[in-house]
Amino acid sequence: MNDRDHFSSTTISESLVKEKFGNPLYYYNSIGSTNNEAKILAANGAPEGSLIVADEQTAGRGRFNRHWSTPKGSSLAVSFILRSKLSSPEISQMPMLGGLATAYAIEQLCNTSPKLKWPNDIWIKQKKIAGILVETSYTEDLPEWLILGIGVNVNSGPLEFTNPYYDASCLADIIGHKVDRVNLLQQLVHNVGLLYNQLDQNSIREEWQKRMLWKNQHIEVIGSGHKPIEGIALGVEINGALLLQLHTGDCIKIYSGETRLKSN
Ligand code: BT5
Repeated sequence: MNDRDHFSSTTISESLVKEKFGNPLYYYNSIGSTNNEAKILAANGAPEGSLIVADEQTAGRGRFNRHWSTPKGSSLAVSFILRSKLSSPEISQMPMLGGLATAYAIEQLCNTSPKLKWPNDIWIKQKKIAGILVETSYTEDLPEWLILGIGVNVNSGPLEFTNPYYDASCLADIIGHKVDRVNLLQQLVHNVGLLYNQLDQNSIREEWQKRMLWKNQHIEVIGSGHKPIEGIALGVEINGALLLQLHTGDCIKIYSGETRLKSN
């Protein structure tokens, strides 16, 4: 790729003409958070498949309102608005769907093999490259809409990154050359469309698990309100729950938290 970055509303919408998602496209040179914008648009009736894309986020969010850095001109920050009637098990597969769609796009364009870190990270060479943020709105216990937010470090890593537990990087630093963000986004949107049709099958879980970071290794899970739990990461359930084998031999399911590798 030459140095000219041609990421714009026009190039993106042209690349998505044949895709299931991405119409309408809401493109912003700079925005607080694409997920926040998606929520406003969804609450105002934006249709299934609407896609919000920003060249820069000034208040990007991770889970639990943690900061997500999206420097201008170098990353993907996108949010899909989904409205189909999804069952609870299908909704709980969405973080896996987002992670897998991102991993496939990276495999297809960057000739490298990302790992999926439970529950919502994409890692390459022990560094975080991308993250998924799924948010759902319910009316009378029924899901009204769902936002699938995906952030990918493409040609630069995060600014002012401090995390005591892991490092971050970007695709360009790993593969040694810049990546065309329009192509990567188009592939990502394509993959989300394909996987969305597979939510009622076991394939998302199986493909996610094949790429699972620290599978069969000794990890600890840190969650809100409980002490870290140690065990062997066996895999995931179809609803995205982590299967952890305790030292007693019992196997438990964990629905939220952070995972860290335990040095043996
Ligand atoms: C995530 O949260 O990893 C989900 C990130 C989702 C971001 C997308 S961008 C489009 C959409 N709009 C939004 O506002 N958000 C979504 P979590 O697992 O909570 O990880 C957050 C942690 O990742 C932070 O505490 C930082 O340590 C670290 N971090 C921040 N920016 C990063 C980056 N660009 N790359 C890697 N790690 C980062």
